[in-house]
Amino acid sequence: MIRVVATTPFEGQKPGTSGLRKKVTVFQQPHYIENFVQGLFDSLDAFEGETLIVGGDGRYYNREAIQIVIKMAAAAGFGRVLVGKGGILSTPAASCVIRKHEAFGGIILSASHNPGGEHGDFGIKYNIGNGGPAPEHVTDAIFERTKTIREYRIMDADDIDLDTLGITRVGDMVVDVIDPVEDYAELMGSLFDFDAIRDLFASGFTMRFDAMSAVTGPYASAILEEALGAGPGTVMHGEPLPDFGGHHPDPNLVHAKELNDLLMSQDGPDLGAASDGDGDRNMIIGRGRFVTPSDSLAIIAANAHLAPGYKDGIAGIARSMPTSGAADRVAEKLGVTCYETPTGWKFFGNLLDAGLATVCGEESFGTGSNHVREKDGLWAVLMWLNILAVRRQSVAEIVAGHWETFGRNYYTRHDYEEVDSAAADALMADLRARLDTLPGTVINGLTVESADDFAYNDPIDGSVTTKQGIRVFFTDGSRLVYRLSGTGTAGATLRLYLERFEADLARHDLDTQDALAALVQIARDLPDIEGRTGRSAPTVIT
Ligand code: VG1
Ligand code: CO
Repeated sequence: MIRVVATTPFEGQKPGTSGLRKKVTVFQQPHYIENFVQGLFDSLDAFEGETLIVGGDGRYYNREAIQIVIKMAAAAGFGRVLVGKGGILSTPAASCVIRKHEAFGGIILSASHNPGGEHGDFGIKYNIGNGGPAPEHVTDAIFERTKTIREYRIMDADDIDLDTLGITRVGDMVVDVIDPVEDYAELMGSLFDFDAIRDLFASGFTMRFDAMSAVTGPYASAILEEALGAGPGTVMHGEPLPDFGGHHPDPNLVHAKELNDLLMSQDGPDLGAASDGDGDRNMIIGRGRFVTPSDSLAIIAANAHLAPGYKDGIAGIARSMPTSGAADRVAEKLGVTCYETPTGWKFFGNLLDAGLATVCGEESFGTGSNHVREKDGLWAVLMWLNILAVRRQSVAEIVAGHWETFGRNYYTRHDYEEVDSAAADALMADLRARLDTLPGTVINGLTVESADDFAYNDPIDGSVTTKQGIRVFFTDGSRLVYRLSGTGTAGATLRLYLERFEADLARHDLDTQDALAALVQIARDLPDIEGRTGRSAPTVIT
């Protein structure tokens, strides 16, 4: 029986860069998630009898949220829900399952790289039938709907058993509990040369994959350890835990320090990799060599043809605006276009659907391709393994060779987390107001060539997205970007993205922070970060 429940709207159910993300305690308020899900269903058309994919990263409140979503999907008239066993589906696996089963869309429960647990963060996001994050016109419609919602509909039914594979029913709707790994592992097998990678491991190549107690554990164990023979012990922190073991499931040098320390030691493994809460991010480290995500995208683009799924080459590259220009240099050499999009994977969808881009990436440890419509952590790791298996060089050699051919884009991101929101907004507004006055000014020895506020015109649907980050270009080719995060749940996070190109081979081995020191100073002084936020240094440097 369908129950119609009276409700009142909450303020601020507005999806950010990647879905609606709030503290668990916010989601636990009565009607909170229900309002959002009803707002979503009210914004969609013609899904009667269709299939919906549901799964999440296993964090605290995942199972409760999934039961609510399933009962509401049944009340809304979906014909079938496919849900990952245990409520588990990594974000890229959800994208894969949506596409493979030609679902109407999918609901992913995750706050990605944000901390989990009772006092951590939770999130919900909707993906459309191409497998990718809902575009802005959909998320805007959901937001508008949640502002006026007065009732929602939910099936009065028992919770379904998420831990047993197979089919049950909620009302008239079929619920199929599926193996969360199977479809995804099959897709990976079709893209990469598993035999070559197996030979690589058999030859003594060693790796460590840090699943950070998050969703990729089961995927990595099945694919790396079992299918590819990397051997037990390859996967660290492989069991998904509701609080990620108290860690921050963000694969970067700060939060995956244990892995990095291992790789920086003389007798460490050949390759280290890590993924985030929901499995869409990746970090790649060779012995003694961290690979920046921007370089990883460029190297993958330059070598993708070595993997069977990309043997005919790539149609184009897409990168988010703050990502370094390293990929642009590869695109130029390959004679393909490199598209520059706002931050967030949703902007890649149209380019991928239209066949304009094959590989995409973001500086925030996100890489992927047209195989799904999300960034994909394990995909990037397998791509690296495939490249290493063919080239039989070390990660450090491949990176050095890449810089020799293309030059090196020194790159770093400095984050100021949990700063006062009003101060952060004022800082950005002030920079915006000064854009026209900047060209020609000399700061700390560098001359500003131009400055703007990034706007994107989608070449496929013509939509325009403005205010996507302030860019300051210098005459020597250096670039600074200022942007406020759209995924945080406390205060504001100011991100500074710094980049300098170095063609001189003799200067390819500088320490990144040293190489960018002058630019860092400019970036702090220009908007007077310390004066405005009281912060003399960033909280995270990657
Ligand atoms: C961050 C990253 C962005 C990424 C987004 C979602 O957004 O900068 O590149 O797409 O997280 O990633 P923001 O607005 O905080 O800068 V995930 O792995 O959290 O879905
Ligand atoms: Co993520």
